[in-house]
Amino acid sequence: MFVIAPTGVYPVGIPLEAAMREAIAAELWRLVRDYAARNALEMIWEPPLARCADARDPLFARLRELLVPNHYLPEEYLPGARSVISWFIPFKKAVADGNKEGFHCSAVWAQAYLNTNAMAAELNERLAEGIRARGGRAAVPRDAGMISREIIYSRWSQKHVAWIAGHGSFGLNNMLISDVGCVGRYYSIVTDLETTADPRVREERCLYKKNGTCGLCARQCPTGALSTRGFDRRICLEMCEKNEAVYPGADICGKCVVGLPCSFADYARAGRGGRHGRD
Ligand code: B12
Ligand code: SF4
Ligand code: SF4
Repeated sequence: MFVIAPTGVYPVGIPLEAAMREAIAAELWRLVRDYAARNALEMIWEPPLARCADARDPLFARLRELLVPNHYLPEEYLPGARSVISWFIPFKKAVADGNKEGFHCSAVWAQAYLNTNAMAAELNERLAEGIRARGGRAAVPRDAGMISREIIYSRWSQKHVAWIAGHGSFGLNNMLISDVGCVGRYYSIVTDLETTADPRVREERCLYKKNGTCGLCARQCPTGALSTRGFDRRICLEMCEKNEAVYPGADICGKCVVGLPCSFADYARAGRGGRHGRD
């Protein structure tokens, strides 16, 4: 049985943990469509995916060694945290395809970035209300932007959180390749509700990492910031700032994300990273 609460659609009478992932994804999709309609926005999004991590997973502490020493722990956002819900919102293929040509990113790509970030803030608030309505506590990670122009990292790396939550594997382009590809954005929310953690994706989804082929993302990079030899985040940031000069607020680029074999794909199919590819 399902009830429609003011803040969401959640199954009643069965454990939250079993149904949470699907219910949250469905609720996010409803909220996305509602947001687009209320703000007269074109529907540039595909249905979101939601995954859960155990907030006490030791990998969160490992991010302090792998990324930045002051990377947040879920517990710091919410004392008593038990779960981290990580969600991915894919863009429609046309949004990505429109960003293939040219040195600068497309106007639609820039607008998609701005609109998605604005929408995500509201969606996370709605999710938090839904969690509170179920008797739980929730915190939306603050301070998740780039630390500074000098320290081009975040203290809450959404793609690493998404990796821990079992969304996908990393590509040569540094993107986390989800079950439906890498074109889209990740967000998250911390809660003290108990959930069943999703298994991590073990399968290598990037062809370069898998067998040394492809490398298209690097060839498409207009600056050389991304190559098979590595990634220069400063050169990439400078390119993103060139775009921001054209599209205020949008320090992005994304030529290494679009028109690729990993941009849009069905990795969830059994044998290609579905259940067989998870640990
Ligand atoms: C700072 C930042 C930037 C900086 C630095 C980029 C970077 N790669 O870190 C700049 C401004 C340059 C930038 C550019 C872009 N960004 Co940016 N950025 C961020 C931000 C705020 C923090 C990222 C961070 O801390 N990274 C940590 C570093 C260490 O990651 P990394 O350099 O990529 O290296 C890691 C991976 O390669 C990974 N890895 C590789 N293999 C493996 C294997 C294993 C097992 C593990 C554990 C890890 C791993 O580990 C490396 C280090 O540990 C996040 C939002 C957030 N709060 O998380 C968005 C974010 C990473 N950006 C995003 C995007 C889409 C972009 C752009 C495409 C711009 C655009 N929208 O057009 C480009 C892509 C550049 C690139 N090829 O990497 C998305 C990625 C979505 C996805 N599908 O993964 C994010 C997550 C934003 C979001 N909310 O969705 N970004
Ligand atoms: S374009 Fe090819 S090399 Fe680059 S991340 Fe995707 S699969 Fe890997
Ligand atoms: S975002 Fe642009 S500059 Fe940065 S690595 Fe990708 S293609 Fe290169």
